[in-house]
Amino acid sequence: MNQQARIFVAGHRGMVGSALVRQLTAAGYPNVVTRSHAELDLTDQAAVQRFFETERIDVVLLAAARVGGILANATRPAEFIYQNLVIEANVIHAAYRAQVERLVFFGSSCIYPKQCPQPIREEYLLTSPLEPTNDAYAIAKIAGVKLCDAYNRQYNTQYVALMPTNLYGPNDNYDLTSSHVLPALLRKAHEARLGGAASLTVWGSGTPRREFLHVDDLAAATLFMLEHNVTEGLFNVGVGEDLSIRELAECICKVVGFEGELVFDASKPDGTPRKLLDVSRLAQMGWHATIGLEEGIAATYREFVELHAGSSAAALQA
Ligand code: GFB
Repeated sequence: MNQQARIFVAGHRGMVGSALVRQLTAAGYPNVVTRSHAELDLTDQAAVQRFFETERIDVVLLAAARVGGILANATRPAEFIYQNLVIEANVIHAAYRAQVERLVFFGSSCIYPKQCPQPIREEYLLTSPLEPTNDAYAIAKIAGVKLCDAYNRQYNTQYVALMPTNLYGPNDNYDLTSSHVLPALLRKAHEARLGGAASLTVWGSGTPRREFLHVDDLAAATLFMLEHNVTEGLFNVGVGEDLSIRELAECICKVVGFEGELVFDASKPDGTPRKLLDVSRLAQMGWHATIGLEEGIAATYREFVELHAGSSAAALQA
């Protein structure tokens, strides 16, 4: 990729977008273009078209999305399907109209069927029904994959779709009603430790298995794809290993130093039983994740304490 390329990171204040900006800046790309939501509402088609007509963008990294954990997905499906469909359609179409040749669209491993053979290969997409707790979000993300594919076929664009597994890292959402499991358990363990609680509540049975990728690894994979001139297709991005939610909770408690008991709340949904990605497509090209889970959780916890816990950080050091 041309070092002077004007690279629009859509969603730069989110976890993925901010990791992309850090990665591009560290790699010496000087022309990273960003817009806050107040400056550019990506659900406003006319505003998105005006932006692309005036900004001469070369590369788009489409990380703007409505995202959330299992409960947010299950209870607010209309917001998840509507906002994601509109953002994707507006950005991809306006990028094509402005002759943007390269675009990376970010989806999620929940696009694959609920009962998928494991590990999940890219070609298992649309082979059987989706997980109901996140089917609205998944359909929107599948539409994004198909938009890229259709524009490539009809207009010779070079739009690529990356499907990361469950992500974590800096700038994650720690709101317990809308977050994903890893930040939720990190916060719960932190508060349980500081409050001297005897137990910590984990949603569901603890038996579902998940794979976790540090968002800096996703940003590294994205730059790898851009620099290796990958021009089309769907690519899983993960670490190639998973663990149960119980094991994740135990690992988080160890990092945080909470020694109480785990209590499982069966009234909350388990969701997909397992979604381990087959990452051999990227591995064959030479890319592997490098941040181990315990190491990544420890770094994320330090950031959480510094940014979110305020005065309790001092208590933790004591
Ligand atoms: O991360 P998570 O919310 O989403 O939940 P998904 C993963 C598993 O962790 C589920 C359990 O089995 C949850 O029941 N869990 C245990 C918890 N304790 C907690 C907790 O305190 N908070 C949360 N949030 N979960 C999402 C999709 O699925 O994954 C999205 O809904 C997206 O569409 C995202 O694809 C990556 O992994 O089940």
